[in-house]
Amino acid sequence: MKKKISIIGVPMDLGQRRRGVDMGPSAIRYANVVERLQSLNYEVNDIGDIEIGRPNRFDIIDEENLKDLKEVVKANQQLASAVSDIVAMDQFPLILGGDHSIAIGTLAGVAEHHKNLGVIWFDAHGDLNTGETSPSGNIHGMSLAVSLGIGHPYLTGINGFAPKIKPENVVIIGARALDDGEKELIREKGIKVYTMHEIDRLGMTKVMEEAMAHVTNGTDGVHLSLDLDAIDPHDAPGVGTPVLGGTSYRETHLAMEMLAESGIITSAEFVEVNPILDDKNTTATVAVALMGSLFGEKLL
Ligand code: Z70
Ligand code: MN
Ligand code: MN
Ligand code: MN
Repeated sequence: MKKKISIIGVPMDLGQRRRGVDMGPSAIRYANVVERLQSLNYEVNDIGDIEIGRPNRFDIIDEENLKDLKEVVKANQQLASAVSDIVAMDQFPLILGGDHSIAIGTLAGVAEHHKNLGVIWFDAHGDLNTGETSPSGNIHGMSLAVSLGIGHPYLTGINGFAPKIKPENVVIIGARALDDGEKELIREKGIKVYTMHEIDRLGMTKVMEEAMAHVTNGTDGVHLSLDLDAIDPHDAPGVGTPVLGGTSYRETHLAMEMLAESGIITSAEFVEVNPILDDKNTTATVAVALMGSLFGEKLL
């Protein structure tokens, strides 16, 4: 892992309808992310937050089932530039969310430098909807599809090229709430998915071994996109869309420790932390603990 980390906060809450996830970056900073990583001997540079526009609620245009499309596009374009600059400086980009729509910008920035990027997507959801298939119109449920080049051209076209990633380089881990259109897309594109069923059957060790082999096959970097709702709501309650039956605190730490041992991760984002829905900043604290493991913290 690179020894210099640059942190960007993205106080984005327009990709879904629960307010409060815009405070995610603050909550994660309050949980001492910078100090935690410094204690592991990284040089940490917190470059602050991307500015998020406030849509005028009197002229919401939502004809295409894409809520707050304009503001989501604008913020993600800015995020993409900031992330790209960090990679160009040979530093590790660590992005703090904010709802999961910000993966669109993160991946757009990283993919400028990694033409065959692998992606590990921890999530209860697939985030593989489009305006046509989405039951909600929430763009945070579309960010993986958009990155694969599927969706509204304003979104897929961010940073001027599409797709950002290829379906064969992606693995989803922790899925347990997939919409019909998402299931269809998974089959059509042959995307590798470890649902909770496979995690229970094989165990996290085997799942991670297979997943890491999958995303390193022919790739030139691996991005980790971790939606805190992948984790069971008993362990991470502060998320907008809690779904029972998720990965445990322990399993998720094991996954991060295995990623640390492998050294394959070249960029990461931790998203959907909502301190308003949380219990004493537990979820941000979990996120920072997971980052500790990802960046090499050991128990002994
Ligand atoms: C649903 C949708 C979603 C995160 C919820 C939910 C998507 N599939 N993503 N929470 N992070 O509305 O598209
Ligand atoms: Mn808000
Ligand atoms: Mn998600
Ligand atoms: Mn999710």
